[in-house]
Amino acid sequence: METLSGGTPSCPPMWLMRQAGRYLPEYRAIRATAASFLDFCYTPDLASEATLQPIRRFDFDAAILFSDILVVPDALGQTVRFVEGEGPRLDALETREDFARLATGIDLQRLAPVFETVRRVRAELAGDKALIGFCGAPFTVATYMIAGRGTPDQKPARMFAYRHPEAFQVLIDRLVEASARYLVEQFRAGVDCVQIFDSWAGVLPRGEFDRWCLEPVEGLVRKVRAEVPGAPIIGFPRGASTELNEFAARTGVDAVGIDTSVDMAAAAALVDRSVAVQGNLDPFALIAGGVALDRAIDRILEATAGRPHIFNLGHGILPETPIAHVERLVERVRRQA
Ligand code: 1CP
Repeated sequence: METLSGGTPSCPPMWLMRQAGRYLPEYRAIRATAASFLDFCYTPDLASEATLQPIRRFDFDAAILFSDILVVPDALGQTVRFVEGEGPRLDALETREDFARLATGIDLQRLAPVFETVRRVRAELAGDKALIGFCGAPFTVATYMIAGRGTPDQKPARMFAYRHPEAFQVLIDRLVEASARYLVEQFRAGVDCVQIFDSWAGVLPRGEFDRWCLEPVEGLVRKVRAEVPGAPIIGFPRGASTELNEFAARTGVDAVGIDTSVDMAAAAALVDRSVAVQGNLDPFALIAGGVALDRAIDRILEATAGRPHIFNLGHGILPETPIAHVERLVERVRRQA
């Protein structure tokens, strides 16, 4: 939390995107007890345990709420399910009737188990550990709502935005409002900060990036802070490359997540020093381990020395990551203190 307000502790705080998940045997064990992935997310006993597992094992400085960005479409009345080994499947929004069926406001009651998870985790987590809440950015969530699944290039949503910009704007505005209410409720339940995942921002050409990434995230941050003054927020506009500093300046986030496509030294120079940078170890380097991993870690630490930095990956940890490599990472980052 100190780093998010511009501090530079001797050793950077660290957590890993997707730190709870399939690379952990203890996660696989409890995941097998739930009928579906959404059931898992909506069972506070299981979700709070999954949130805490990586902290117990690796002593990371922050826990991230175990949930998914697609609980927001679920709470807007769209059918969401997760197919084992394939990923999310939603009833794609294609016709006017599909859009008309969507609720205008988010059903926070449906998400009550998520807020209960936050309360339980906050009660169990040590006071010096941060609890991070999250949501998907409006554009990223919209890509799944329109395509009905993950796609390599987000073509369905991008084509929809070109062909029907007014209808797409209505959907984005609805997601800004819904996500703001969802994040505010997470703060009220006890999260210390939140991360906004714009995982697909990088596919947007400049003009589209302004309209569908910068504007909605700016609106979301403003709405959250209208209810939770000074709410600490991390933005992760994956693929935003040269637009990183503008993203930070325009949206007012306290930290900006850096993906693996940007060299951390360039990012550290580009992003205003009042904004923390987060990232950006290559998840493949963490799988590789050894000297390749050590070099990649040191390069990031050198690039960020003396400026606010949260150590993290450049994208989510992959299921085949050896646990011993995560232990080596923690040890090496902490050794620098
Ligand atoms: O148990 C399982 O095997 C299901 C796999 C899984 C997990 C562990 C999914 C399905 N979601 C999650 C948890 C999750 N998702 C977290 C938990 C907290 C943590 O970080 O430990 C978070 C923060 C997310 C966020 C998320 N979900 C994003 C944004 C981050 C990113 O990776 O870019 C996205 C795009 C999703 C959608 C989603 N959910 C699940 C999958 C497999 C996907 C990607 C689908 C695709 O694009 O193909």
